[in-house]
Amino acid sequence: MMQVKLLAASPLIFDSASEKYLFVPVGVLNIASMLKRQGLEVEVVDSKFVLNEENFDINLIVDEILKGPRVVGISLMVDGLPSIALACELAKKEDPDKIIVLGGSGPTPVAVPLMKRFESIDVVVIGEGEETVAELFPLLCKNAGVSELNKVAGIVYRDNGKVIATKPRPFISNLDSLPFPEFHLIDLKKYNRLSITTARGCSYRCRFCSTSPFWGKKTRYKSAERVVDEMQAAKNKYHIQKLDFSDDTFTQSAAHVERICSRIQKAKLDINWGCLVRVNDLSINMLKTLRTAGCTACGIGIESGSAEVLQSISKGFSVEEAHQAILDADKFFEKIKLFLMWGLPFEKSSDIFRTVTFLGKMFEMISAAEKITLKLSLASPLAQSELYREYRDHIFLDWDLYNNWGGFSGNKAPRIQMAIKEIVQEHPELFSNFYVFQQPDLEMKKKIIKPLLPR
Ligand code: B12
Ligand code: SF4
Repeated sequence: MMQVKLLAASPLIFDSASEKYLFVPVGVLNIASMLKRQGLEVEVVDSKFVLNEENFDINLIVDEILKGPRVVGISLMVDGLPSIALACELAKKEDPDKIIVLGGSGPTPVAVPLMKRFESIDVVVIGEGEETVAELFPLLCKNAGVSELNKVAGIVYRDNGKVIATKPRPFISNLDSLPFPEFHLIDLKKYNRLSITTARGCSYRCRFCSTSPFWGKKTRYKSAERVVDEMQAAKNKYHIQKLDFSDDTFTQSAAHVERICSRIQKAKLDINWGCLVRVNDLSINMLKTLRTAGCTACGIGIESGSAEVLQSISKGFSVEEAHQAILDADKFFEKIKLFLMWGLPFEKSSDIFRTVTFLGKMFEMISAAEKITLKLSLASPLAQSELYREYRDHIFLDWDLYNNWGGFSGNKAPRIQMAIKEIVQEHPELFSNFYVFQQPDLEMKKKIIKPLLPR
């Protein structure tokens, strides 16, 4: 039987109260299911349990690449990119016969320059991976030549030292055709909840975001039957009591929410769940529907309390609408997470001050302060975002800002080793997310936001 190994190099965020991890690596499990459907034998290694915050050593990843099947697929988001690229180089030196395929939101936007710089990477799968891997991995296992790879749409591969991108692969139009994610391939006991996706794509245009270049501007939806079947299977097979819909914005379509929620109620699922919602999607009717179907928690991207900033990032709602949405959500949910961002190229200290004032007003009016969690992130120049395209020549590297001021690493990510720091510094075009936008009033802004950051 053809064998492959998949490595989920996903982020190390865990719930300090339960000591359990928060995010299951959904993407890699989808890829695993698709490969199993093709008749391949798939092993999944969840790198969270190989690396951990205290013991972050890329040699452990190198060992994992070297152990087992010749064809290794690695799933990664942006923060894992430099360490995995380095691990691939080291592994390939030990065993030049290994075939290394990368996929996920980390390598996709920079696939061509990444492969030019790191010769150990054999293939990058661009974007949505299921249909591509179903064609690609059997070919790789059979050791097919590059003339065969050329026929596979949606990849970047290497032919005699030349890096070649094949034609783009169309998005999958019927998401119900995909197999269910193979959750049993990871140790679910180590997670405190499970994630299910119900849609792909986003029709909004927030300028800092890179979802629509990755998944498409037209949102594609799973049917309500399919979503509830996935929930039912999760309940029956894995005995889970709570889950998240990990779509970027679950509430984009009121009809989709309505269909799923009424199906959940009919199925009497009795599962607590959470989702990400958007300020201008929410109506009292929708909130009622969500709550009645078991939604007890939501995350809302507020981003800023400054009208100018909201306008400059094309967020598409006003400060007043954001305020009202939080108060409405307060009536229905037990937990509300507010996503905020700072560090934008056009943001002044007065804008941050407005965000603080906004939050102060909100806390005065909310039913219970404990309901609210704030997640303040440092704006990340993400390769496929509009803001990056406009400001790519105005970013700089500052490890203190990245690590301690709301960047992702400040939040349980592994310490960045020296060798990794060096390649990040050499290649802003590959690793732009570690950089920061040049911006006005930086020192003053730091003083204002300090109390909002986790201690
Ligand atoms: C949940 C989530 C998280 C979770 C973690 C998720 C996890 N799996 O562990 C948390 C909260 C930790 C998180 C953190 C961050 N996230 Co996030 N996250 C998401 C979200 C909302 C859903 C992820 C998901 O489950 N997707 C569904 C699955 C099916 O998709 P997938 O994992 O991408 O997998 C598909 C393909 O990528 C590919 N694929 C994946 N793995 C592999 C492996 C192989 C071998 C192959 C061939 C293919 C392949 O095929 C899969 C199926 O089609 C996405 C948005 C989205 N809709 O995807 C953003 C998203 C991925 N996140 C994003 C960002 C920016 C971040 C942060 C940098 C934010 C920050 N500044 O703090 C951090 C960085 C984390 C890191 N280490 O790099 C961006 C990525 C942009 C980019 N191109 O880099 C996205 C697209 C959101 C956005 N609006 O821009 N995130
Ligand atoms: S931030 Fe959310 S709503 Fe805005 S474009 Fe990205 S995914 Fe869509």
